[in-house]
Amino acid sequence: MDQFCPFRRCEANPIIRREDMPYPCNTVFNAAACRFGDTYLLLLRVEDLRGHSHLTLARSDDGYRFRIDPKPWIESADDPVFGPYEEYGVEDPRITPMADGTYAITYTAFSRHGPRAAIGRTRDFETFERVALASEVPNKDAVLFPEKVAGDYLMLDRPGGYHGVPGSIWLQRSPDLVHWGRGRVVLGPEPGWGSAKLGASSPPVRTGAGWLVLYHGVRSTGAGVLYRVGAMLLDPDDPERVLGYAPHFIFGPEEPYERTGDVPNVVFPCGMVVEPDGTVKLYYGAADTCIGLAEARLDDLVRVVREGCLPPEP
Ligand code: BMA
Repeated sequence: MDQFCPFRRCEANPIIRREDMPYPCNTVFNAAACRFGDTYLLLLRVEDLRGHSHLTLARSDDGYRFRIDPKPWIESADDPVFGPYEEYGVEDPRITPMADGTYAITYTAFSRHGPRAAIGRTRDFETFERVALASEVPNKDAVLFPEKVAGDYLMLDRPGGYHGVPGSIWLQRSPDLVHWGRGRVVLGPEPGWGSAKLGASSPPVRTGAGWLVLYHGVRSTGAGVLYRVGAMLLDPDDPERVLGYAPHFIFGPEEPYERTGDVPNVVFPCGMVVEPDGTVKLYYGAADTCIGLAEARLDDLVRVVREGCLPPEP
């Protein structure tokens, strides 16, 4: 940890690799995370040997050592509504524990038409019900807020990022999780570490200082892309208003397993668990190949947004 990076990597990283999977696959990365009763759950993005992704559950008692289910839980739909938009797979899930006791799962539906935000839900992590295709194409990185604000469900998404359109984070509103609109830009790319695209990482967390949102920023370089993580705070009552964001990235690829893999130089968090003692466990895809875990204090994440950095270590 230093003044600009509040995270410490788990010594056992990468905590899940292809070799840990109970069935053959190409890679396992970008996992959603939540607590379900006494269990930590990860919903793993698993890329099969065709290059298409599905989602498989992994379970843990301590948040560090996971048992991976023997078979996928969510695969491409074959119904006429969702099927055509999930032809090439389901990717990059996020889990939001909702105020009504359900767990909403947002994911990227991928097909010949492009990527599209989709929403499903579960109560028990056994039955999964698809709710809506929540955006047009192209769109990625959809995350739901855990509670309604001013009577609406809220979702952050990323409708741009292609064909010269800025890759900004937007806020969408819905009365029912199905019909989405009234979109407004929340934060767009700026010159620097996130100059190409931004996208929300994990569902917003309510803190005393506002909604804390971690997001990834992409920089294109002559040698390829760099994916790093930033943090911002949104107004608790009007979350399209950014209260502040850390001027620098707060977590980036450094370790060999983050620097080398199918897509080098990528850390891509999709899940975060906040413990009762204020510790944050951040689960992230590393180089689109394996899964890492890094921990921080929630207070420190808020502090880097509000003050730009942490006090020097004594
Ligand atoms: C993004 C998504 C992520 C991936 C990242 C780096 O566009 O597709 O799934 O981790 O690119 O390749």
